[in-house]
Amino acid sequence: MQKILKSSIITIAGLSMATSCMFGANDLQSIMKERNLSEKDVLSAAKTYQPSGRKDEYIVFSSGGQSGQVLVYGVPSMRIYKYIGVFTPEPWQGYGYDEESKKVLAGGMMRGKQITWGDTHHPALTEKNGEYVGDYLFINDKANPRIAVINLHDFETTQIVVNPVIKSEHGGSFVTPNTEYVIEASQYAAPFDNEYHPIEEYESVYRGAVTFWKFDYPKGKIDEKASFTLELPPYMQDLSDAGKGESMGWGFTNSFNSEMYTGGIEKGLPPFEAGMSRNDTDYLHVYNWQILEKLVQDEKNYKVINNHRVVPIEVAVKNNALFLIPEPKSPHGVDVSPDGRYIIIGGKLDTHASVYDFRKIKELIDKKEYAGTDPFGIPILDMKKSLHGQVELGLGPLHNSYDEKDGIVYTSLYVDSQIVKWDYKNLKALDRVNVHYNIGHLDTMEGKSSKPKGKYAIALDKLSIDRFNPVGPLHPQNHQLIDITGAKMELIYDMPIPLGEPHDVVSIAASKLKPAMTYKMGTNTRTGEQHEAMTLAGQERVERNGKDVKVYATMVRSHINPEHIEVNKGDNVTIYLTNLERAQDETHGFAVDMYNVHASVEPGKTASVSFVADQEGVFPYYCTEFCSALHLEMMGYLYVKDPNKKYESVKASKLKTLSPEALKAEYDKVIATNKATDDVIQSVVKYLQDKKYERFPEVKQLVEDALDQYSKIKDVKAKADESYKKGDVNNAILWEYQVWQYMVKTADVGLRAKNNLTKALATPMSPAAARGEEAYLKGGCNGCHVIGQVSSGPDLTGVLLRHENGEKWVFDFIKDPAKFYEDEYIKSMINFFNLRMPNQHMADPEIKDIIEYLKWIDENAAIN
Ligand code: CUK
Ligand code: CUA
Repeated sequence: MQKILKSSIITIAGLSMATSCMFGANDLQSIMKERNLSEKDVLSAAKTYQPSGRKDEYIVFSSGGQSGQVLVYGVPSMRIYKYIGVFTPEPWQGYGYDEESKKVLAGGMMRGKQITWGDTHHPALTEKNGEYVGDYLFINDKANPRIAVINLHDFETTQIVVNPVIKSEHGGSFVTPNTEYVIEASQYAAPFDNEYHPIEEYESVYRGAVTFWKFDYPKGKIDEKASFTLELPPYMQDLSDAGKGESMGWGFTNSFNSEMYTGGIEKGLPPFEAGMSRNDTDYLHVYNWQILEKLVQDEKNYKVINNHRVVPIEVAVKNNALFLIPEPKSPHGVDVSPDGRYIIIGGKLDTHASVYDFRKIKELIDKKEYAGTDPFGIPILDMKKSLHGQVELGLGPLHNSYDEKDGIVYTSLYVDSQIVKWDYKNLKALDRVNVHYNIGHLDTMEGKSSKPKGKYAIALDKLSIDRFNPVGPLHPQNHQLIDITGAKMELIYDMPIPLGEPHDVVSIAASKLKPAMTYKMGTNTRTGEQHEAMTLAGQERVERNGKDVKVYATMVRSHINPEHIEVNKGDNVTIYLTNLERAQDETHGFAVDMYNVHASVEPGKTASVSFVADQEGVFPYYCTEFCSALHLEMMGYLYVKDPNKKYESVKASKLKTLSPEALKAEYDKVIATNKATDDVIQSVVKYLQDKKYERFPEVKQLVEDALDQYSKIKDVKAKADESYKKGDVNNAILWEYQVWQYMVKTADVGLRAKNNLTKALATPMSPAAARGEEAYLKGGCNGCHVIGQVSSGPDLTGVLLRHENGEKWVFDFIKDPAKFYEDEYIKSMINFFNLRMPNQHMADPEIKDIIEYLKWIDENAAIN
């Protein structure tokens, strides 16, 4: 790529200024000049730009910080694909506005209270043997200790669980190597019970904890009953990571207040920040979940607090399941190496990263060689004897992410605003790159799995300061993409994050994700099961039971059935909506004006909205997705009547109606239009059948959808004919218009199918033609010539056939256009376009390749 670009820059530099003026700014050289871009900038653009339709290689799940959501974006393009509503209502997806998702959000209620925000920090993917599997994503809420499960088959949140004992959390979510458990560690120590305890009881009652949420993989749900917690001292536990490989079965959690300082700035005492960083070291907690999960099988090993099993410190200690190792004070990240042997800890207040060797730790544990115990009786391992070594990296090392190459890791330096690449086995720094500014987490592709892919690193910068156009005092954060394939790291892209402080991301090869494109008909997407109110065509109805009104509705391009709903003021109304579409990307939205309900109903989904009809009046409802040409017509009315009121009927006003002759004329016209439209459809159908569209699954899907639309015509046509026979020409006309609607929808999808088929059928380019296309584009020919269209220059389709001895003619013309300026034909062209074909100084072989390219165009033009 580098080579191609360089040579193109050189080629283009050879063009005269006159030429580039004539082209406008459409060659690379002028654009670079105009936009003040260096060659390095252009290379960065080439490394990240995705031409229309090109897919990304990696998908990144980013926490959404205070937004309580998850962001999904692609690498290397850094294009944002989706925000997934998780702890916070998200109207586009109807999340928190339809009944099914309200149930998911209700799972996150705390002590009976609805919490409508979250502070998401650490997303984690399901794993198998420590490698990422794209089935489910977990994300924690730091503010309100909760974990959510997102189903990656449709990117919807399906479960939220509330931690029953801790009051604040940070070290979640971290997944054990086969997704046995999702680990969640507390942050600020607090009492496990829900009662009042003064700060004087800090050491006796306040506690930290690590919760092990059992994941039921086949069900895709956290099993709350099978989950349990390990009690820990009130040391302010921080980030955590699960062991793997050599350290399988173990977990590691940092802490930052081994002083157990309790603050009191308002009483004139030194603040938390001073008291919590007094000791030189804090503790790395090392625990074995495989031992703990056996212990909780026996009730003598746990206490039940808030209906949840908690293993006390002394039980864990007695069973060799809990140890402490000193670590440099106020550490931050803890990251286990891909093979599970090393554990790297960022010093934050230290300039070093510390590399612990699990083999050494295990040996000390096996030999019961302890350096002492803490006040809670937990054995302490000697720091020096556990360390592989320490490396001076710079100011404020926080988080680590591993490379594909063995022994290589990348560490973020918060204070220095850098990423440093280093060798954690041989303990030396290798390279560093500046980021903008104050980086927190960083991520290399699949960098925390047992098989990192390297390639790119993402810097999650806390401050963006001067990087973007100002948008007020609240600045976006900055995610920067860094190419890490070479010896020197190269910063190649800045992306503003417009939604909260993300903290952390997790990346996965896009090929590992296999999301569904549509749902099985009638799916409740939040449970994955068939919705009890699935409604198929013909089953639409309204059921009333006292004050409870249930509407079973369907949605399909472009109508909602029913179109009139009548209820009484005070009724409890539930509208069930089934999207009958089978075609992908045919989502319908549903809103009732002024009732604060909204649903996103993707093809096959059944969703429902509920409200009390507490306001009298007429309320339009409509589809909120622009789903077809007749989208605006996809509407209806909700009538809310007050049963205690008498309504005087307003006299229906009589407007002039059409004469029988005028009606007949309109009828004939619509019949003729339908006939003409049908002819187009038939020609498309013939084309598709002749070219055997069934061979291409994507085309086949579209054709099936088109035929599905077409099949609806028969019934409607019968109604039209029947009306006509009965002499009701007015209704016959309306039904004929409905026939036309179905024809338009058929044609819409049919033409898309034809387009796709044409592309699929195009013959592959020969190498010469491909080179020709490149020369054509590099030469800027596309500035004036658009294939298949007349633009600022003539369409080049068929140019070889337009002239006698066409190949030679075209060759000579490209070689020296000026020679032809007086030629009658060319003169007329110059007059028409008011432009002269410039000399592109093409080399002979280049011109020959371009002719091959033109031949390829002609070959494929015939397909149309
Ligand atoms: S934390 Cu924010 S930069 Cu919550 Cu993982 Cu380190
Ligand atoms: Cu359905 Cu718009």
